[in-house]
Amino acid sequence: MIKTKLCDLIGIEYPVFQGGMAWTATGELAAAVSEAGGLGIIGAGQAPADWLRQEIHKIKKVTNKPYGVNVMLMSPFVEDVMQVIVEERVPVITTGAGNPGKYIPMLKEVGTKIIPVVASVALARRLEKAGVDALIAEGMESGGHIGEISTLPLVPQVVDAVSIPVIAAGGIYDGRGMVAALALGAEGVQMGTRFMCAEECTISSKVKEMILKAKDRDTVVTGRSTGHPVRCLGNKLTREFEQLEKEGTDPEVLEKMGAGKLRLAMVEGDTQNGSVMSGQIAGAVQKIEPAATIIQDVMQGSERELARLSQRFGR
Ligand code: TUI
Repeated sequence: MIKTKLCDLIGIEYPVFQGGMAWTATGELAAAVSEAGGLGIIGAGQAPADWLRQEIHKIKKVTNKPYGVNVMLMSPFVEDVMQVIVEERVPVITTGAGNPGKYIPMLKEVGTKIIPVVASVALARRLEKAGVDALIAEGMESGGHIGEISTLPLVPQVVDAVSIPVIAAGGIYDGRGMVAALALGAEGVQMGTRFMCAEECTISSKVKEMILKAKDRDTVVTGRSTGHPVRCLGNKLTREFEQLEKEGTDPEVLEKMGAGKLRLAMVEGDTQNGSVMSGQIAGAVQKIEPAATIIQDVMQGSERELARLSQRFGR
């Protein structure tokens, strides 16, 4: 089985992270992924600190294996969330939608590994200097809040710019994606969209059905005019949003319109008026299956793919 520096750094069996998706990656999903040998990550999103503590306790009841928390740096509760992470001695945090620089010293003090998501080489360089343990280079194929560069050009440029381990994210779904990521110099992968269709993922079944039905061209990016581009499956909300953006609507009005819409989709199951954040790989996701099966499929598929490449091109 493929082992990388990332496995040793964190103490996991397989170099597979489950993306810490807001309103989606709860303690149930993260526990299942960690127990299966990957890294399960709770998505703190914009939830209050008490909610996070409760989800961490769910994981601790199920498994002693390492797990993580994703901190969405634009959250109004970010300070309290960091406090809970320190108090609960969370083994790993990932961060998104900003620069986590100012929190690095307090996390290092308690031994929490810090793995920010970056969408550019410049931020990757800055964060390596600030002392982070690894980086997730996330291409704009991903769902949710995205940068501007695709995975294929982003990952090798980040790998060449830093000497800490890099995890590839964006558009990865199976063993082929894992082998491609390793070829680009990554030490592992993070997957979000496929784990949304894990049995243990507690989101509305209506969202899961929408992902299963999605085709390759079904995601759209809205919010470029507000400076916060977000990739979602196209629906009534994205069509309204696109129309307002075309009309030059004030970014503040658009930002307000987006508030609460992710929860509306994921928790309430409103797939027309809610924000169904999903990556471009949604078109490939064909079934609902246990998290452990997803991880085994990625790892066995990687072995198969390596053997095939070696047979075809090896000397
Ligand atoms: O964070 C994500 N994806 C997300 S967060 C989210 S919840 C949300 N709620 C309200 C508004 C927007 C989102 C849904 N999906 N991915 C990681 C990620 N981080 N992608 C891009 C970035 C990023 C972007 C700019 C990281 C840093 C950055 O600039 C920081 C700086 O200071 O240069």
